Amino acid sequence: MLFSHILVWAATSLLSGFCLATNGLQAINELQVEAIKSLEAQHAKREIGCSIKNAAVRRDWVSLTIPEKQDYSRAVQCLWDRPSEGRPAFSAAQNLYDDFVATHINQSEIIHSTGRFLTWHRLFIWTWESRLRNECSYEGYLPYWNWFECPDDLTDSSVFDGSDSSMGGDGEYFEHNGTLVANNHFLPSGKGGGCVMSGPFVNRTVHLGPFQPGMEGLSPVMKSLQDHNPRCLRRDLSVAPAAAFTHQNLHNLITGDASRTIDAFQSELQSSSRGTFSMHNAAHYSLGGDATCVASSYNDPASYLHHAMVDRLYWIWQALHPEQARSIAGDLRNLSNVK
Ligand SMILES: [Cu+2]
Repeated sequence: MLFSHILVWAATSLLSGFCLATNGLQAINELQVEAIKSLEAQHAKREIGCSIKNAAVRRDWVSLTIPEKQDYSRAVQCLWDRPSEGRPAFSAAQNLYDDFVATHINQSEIIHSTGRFLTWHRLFIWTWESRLRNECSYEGYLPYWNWFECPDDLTDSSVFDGSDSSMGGDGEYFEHNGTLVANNHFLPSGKGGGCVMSGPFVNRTVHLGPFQPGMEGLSPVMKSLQDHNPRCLRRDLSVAPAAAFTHQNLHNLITGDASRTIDAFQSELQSSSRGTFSMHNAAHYSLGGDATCVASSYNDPASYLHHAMVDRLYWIWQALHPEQARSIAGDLRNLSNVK
């Protein structure tokens, strides 16, 4: 088996912090209950090896205690303080955190809009989680950012409230005209756009990219993994893409038309097949700033919590569609980028 442990996701209360319950939050909690029931039935006769009974548990960020949140950030800082292992190929990478960013950049063309999307990102965040645990004494598992919490104001969420037990708050106000995003959607500017002003990573420097930034004014633009571009992390938290986080979209993805095949599921989750934001893209562009460059989006540490949520949806879909759980669909190259 590819992974040393299997994972299960813990649902959360319908009330999180100051945010009101949403239909989407209730819907994903209900779908998760069904997913666990399905896995219990599938694993009922499994006596040894990985099963739902001994699975590791990934939890919603809002359900962690403050010391647990701070310990996660401490472990991320630990990777940031480790030397890079990526040279000479990734010569602009300055530390182990950068190596993860560089790995995602290096393979960006073959892991987005291809059959690798779901499984590659699963392996990527599992590798991240494993290094936090194995080398930085982190005892938890990778938490997820539940997109269905606080969709109307991300700064109300404990993921982005700017405290030292968050992933940091919004960027400083930077006047710009917004962000050009996937499928030529134009996102109006939020209240940020500049350097992230608060939280545990406020003094950290990012070094790689951006290559194709969506946000206006995010420059200079780099060309390679050898280009060193030290700067602050920038964000422009936006609620405009949150229109994607409805219970109708979720049901379409997990139990409706888009759930029928891995191809349809992956397309609906990843890209914007119906002229609106997909959930994956919506959350990326909710972060704004550095995260609007897909290739170097992992400069923003919230991207790991975001992709843990992507993987959670994949896991729920797999559990509820066991006959297709191991199938993949798509090309090996992103054909839209082949000239
Ligand atoms: Cu990616």
